[in-house]
Amino acid sequence: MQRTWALALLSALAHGPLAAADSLPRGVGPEFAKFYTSKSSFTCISNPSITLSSSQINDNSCDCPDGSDEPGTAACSHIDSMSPEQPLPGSVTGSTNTTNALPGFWCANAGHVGSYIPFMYVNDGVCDYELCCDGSDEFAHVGGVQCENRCDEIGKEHRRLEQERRQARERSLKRRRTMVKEARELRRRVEAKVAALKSELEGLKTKQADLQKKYEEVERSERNKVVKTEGQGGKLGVLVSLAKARVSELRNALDDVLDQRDDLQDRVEQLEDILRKLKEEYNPNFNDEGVKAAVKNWEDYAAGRASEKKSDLADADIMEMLKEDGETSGINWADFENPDASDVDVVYNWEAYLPRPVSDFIRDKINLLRSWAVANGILADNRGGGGESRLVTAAREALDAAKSEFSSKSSTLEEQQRDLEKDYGPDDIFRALKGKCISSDVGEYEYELCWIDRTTQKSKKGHGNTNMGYFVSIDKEFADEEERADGKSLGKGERMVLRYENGQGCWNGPNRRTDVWLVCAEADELWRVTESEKCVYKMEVGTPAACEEAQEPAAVAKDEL
Ligand code: MAN
Repeated sequence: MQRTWALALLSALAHGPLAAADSLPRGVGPEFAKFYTSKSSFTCISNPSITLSSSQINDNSCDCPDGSDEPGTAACSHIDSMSPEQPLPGSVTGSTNTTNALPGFWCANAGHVGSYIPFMYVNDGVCDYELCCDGSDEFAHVGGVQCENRCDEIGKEHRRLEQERRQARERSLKRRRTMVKEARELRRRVEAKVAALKSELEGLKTKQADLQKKYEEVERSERNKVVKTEGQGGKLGVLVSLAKARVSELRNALDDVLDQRDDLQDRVEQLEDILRKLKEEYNPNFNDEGVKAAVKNWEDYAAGRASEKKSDLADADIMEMLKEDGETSGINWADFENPDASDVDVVYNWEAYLPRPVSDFIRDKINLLRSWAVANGILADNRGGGGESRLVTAAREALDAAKSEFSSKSSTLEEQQRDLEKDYGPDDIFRALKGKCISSDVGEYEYELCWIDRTTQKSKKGHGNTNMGYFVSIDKEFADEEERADGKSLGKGERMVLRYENGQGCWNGPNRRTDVWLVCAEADELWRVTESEKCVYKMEVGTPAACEEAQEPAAVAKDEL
């Protein structure tokens, strides 16, 4: 483990504009050359008070407390080498720390990349080609070991792999640039939608105000009319049925009266016959005063009857009146009972005969009067209840429809505006991935990541899906992981982390959540899923979205051409 760390450190230190000078003592790296220029003496790098003669350099005896007199042997390998955090020796004078002033033995590795190897590997009888491909660390050939220079071969392979990596990276960046364009277009569409919605809403506002006004007008106007009541023909309908019943009663009464009249007429005729006979048959010589007076009265009565004016109302007329509805005469009630015709229509019928200004004027006056009467409790207010006229209903429905359209468009606008303010990452990149999902089989589950949406654990045994969190934010964290051979690892460095929270509750625990760590890669791929602690998941994902243009400006510039 220590060896691995040291190798990584040395490799990191070895990368840079290094050029080994031939005249330098063995094992001195280019950045320490300035300490070894004197031909006669040598001053310990971290202990300037100690000066040695040049011959004491690499004499296999550790004389400087910081080991700087033995850059090319393992004599000071017991002193820990400097850590990456420490500044280069030389910038600090008089330091008394006991770490080695040098990072290790410098292998120039001509044909490949120069690098440091830990002092304890120098002349240990093992060829450490990984760091020292030129074999210079085994110059003493301990135990007869001969380390050939393999830098040509290793350097070539290294350059091939580097080239491959660079090309893969260029492809990833190219893919990312396409995604950025897609994201830009998607944002533009949302912006266009927002602009369109804003202008639509302006129009709808005016429309709604107009419809509100119309509705209030119609409602005020209709409130003052007798309106139809469902199923009964309205108030006029009630009136018609009352009138019909009354007329029927009167007709029956008239019929009865006519019968009584006929009876009485028969009796009058009988009495007249008796009196006529009396007049013809009495004996005037008999000088009966009572009979004489009766005859005289009869003669007067008969004379009156003769000159009596015949009634205008002929029996035929009365018979006509007695006929039932809908016959040749009488009232055709059906005309008033038509269920399709509202009282409003009736009102409009008479209004239609008047010139418009006159009818408007009259209607307004009636309305005012009606409103006044309603306000003063003289007339009932017809606004409540089920008696809304078709005109009011139509006006109200039109207004309601406009209101509902306004409200639905307003919420769409708010939603789109929120979307524009939302963090979609650098260059809005995650807009291009929104709505897309990637998944991976891990053990008994299939895990799914839906970008900017949610993460899901899907049971392959049919136990259903478990929500592992909803997308919340984009964060950054430092990764410190070993490189894997297939390149699918977080590696070391700052990484973008997507936080998904408030997933399904964990039994006896918090809600599930997922941290999605992103690494630059050619394709969107869910590499690994782990449950670091119960119901806390970690996804490692490769995606072009995580590539950073700034890291390789040359490659980017080339690609843009
Ligand atoms: C299920 C899965 C696991 C989780 C347990 C917690 O089995 O969601 O990932 O650890 O529930 O009870």
